[in-house]
Amino acid sequence: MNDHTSKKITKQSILEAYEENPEKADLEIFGRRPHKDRRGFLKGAGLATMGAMLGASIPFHRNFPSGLIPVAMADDANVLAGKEGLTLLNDRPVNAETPPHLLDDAITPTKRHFIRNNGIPPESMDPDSWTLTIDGLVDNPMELSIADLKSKFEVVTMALTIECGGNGRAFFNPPAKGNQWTYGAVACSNWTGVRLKDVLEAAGVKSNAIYTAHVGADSHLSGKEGKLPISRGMPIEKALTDNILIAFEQNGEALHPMNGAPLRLVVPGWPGSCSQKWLKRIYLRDIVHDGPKMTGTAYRVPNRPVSAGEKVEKKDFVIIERMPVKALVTAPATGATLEAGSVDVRGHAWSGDREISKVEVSIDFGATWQATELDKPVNSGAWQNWRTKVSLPLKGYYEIWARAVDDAGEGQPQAISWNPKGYLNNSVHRVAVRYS
Ligand SMILES: Nc1nc2c(c(=O)[nH]1)N[C@H]1C(S)=C(S)[C@@H](COP(=O)(O)O)O[C@H]1N2
Ligand SMILES: [Mo]
Repeated sequence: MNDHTSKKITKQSILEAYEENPEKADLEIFGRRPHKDRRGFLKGAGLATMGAMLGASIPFHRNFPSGLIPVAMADDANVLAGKEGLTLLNDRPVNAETPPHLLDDAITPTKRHFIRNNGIPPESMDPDSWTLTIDGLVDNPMELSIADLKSKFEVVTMALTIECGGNGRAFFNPPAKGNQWTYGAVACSNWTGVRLKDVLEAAGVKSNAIYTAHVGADSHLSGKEGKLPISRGMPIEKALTDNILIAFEQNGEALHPMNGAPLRLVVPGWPGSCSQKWLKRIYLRDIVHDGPKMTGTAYRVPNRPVSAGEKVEKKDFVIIERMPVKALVTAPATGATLEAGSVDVRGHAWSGDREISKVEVSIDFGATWQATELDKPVNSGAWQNWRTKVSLPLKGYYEIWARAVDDAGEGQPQAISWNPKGYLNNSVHRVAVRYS
């Protein structure tokens, strides 16, 4: 990119330059200093080139944030290679969700598994040289290769649900900052790996260990050496349960690079942020872990119900543990026009650390509800599939609503339980259809 005046600027070369060093690319292509001048000043040749590539002028180019590729360009960039039909919410870091009707499979195919990155994925994801360190408050600190994991521990395959704590944030009013996830920051793939519990027990958990701390190989957006984008943990009792995996396969193949290749944690039923990707190290601590995105208000909610827009003091926030009960409608797709009055309705339901006991649907805005056929989870930590048929009595507009109740008797609210950071939205999923 250095001699871009003599070299033809192409879409590809811009994308590559951004991938390599976004700040440098910004400076070279647009002649502005990122961060120092947040307003930016796309101008001259840079502005003309960008406009030509987008096929339109950019009226608000002065506001264009530093270090970002226009979504229209990033869309066909390689960030979503190996994925299909995902909606890109952010390209730096990459965040992409799956429309509900593409989550129809009982087990989510890798190409449909959402992506939630807080930083920049590592450059090397080589499974042969990868190591995992287990240390901190253990009797025998260990460094394990993936081959060691496979040979020293029982290898198991489980369907496990991962949902981002911020799934459903897009519907908050007043809005909450952060990725505007609608419904699709959830997936249930088949994961193959070893139980975290077995590995921790082999290392010997010391009696004063109360919390895990997880470290991945991704880097901070700032590019600062050694600065972690995210490092979360969980209480040791949770870490020693049976359905948490250190996984090296996703749906029978190597992990997708954006889903944490070559090794990740999968902690079903708890916020996705517990499931550290590109996993390099787990250490045990005698305090609640205080890594990036563990403190302040990250992945925390007020310790009491609050009204929409209410200011809440930091000290009144608590760490999110299990994810709440929720049903998702995956068929029909919202906006569908149906030719017949009899319609197959399907979806999934889950509730962190619990089982779903029933799912019901309504076609009359909640006046009446009908039961659905509900499968048992294929294993602990998997979402449950449900299905039914509904009859639309007349031509016209309908909404199909679905609500789940779990084995603790907890159901879903109709309205959002608002909180400042936009977490845990489990309000009833509504799908709009027309019978014509
Ligand atoms: N190393 C690392 N692990 C991570 C993240 C991350 O940014 N870096 N994001 C977390 C969050 S917030 C979620 S919701 C899940 C998403 O997993 P996925 O991208 O495979 O869908 O990964 C978690 N693990
Ligand atoms: Mo997340």
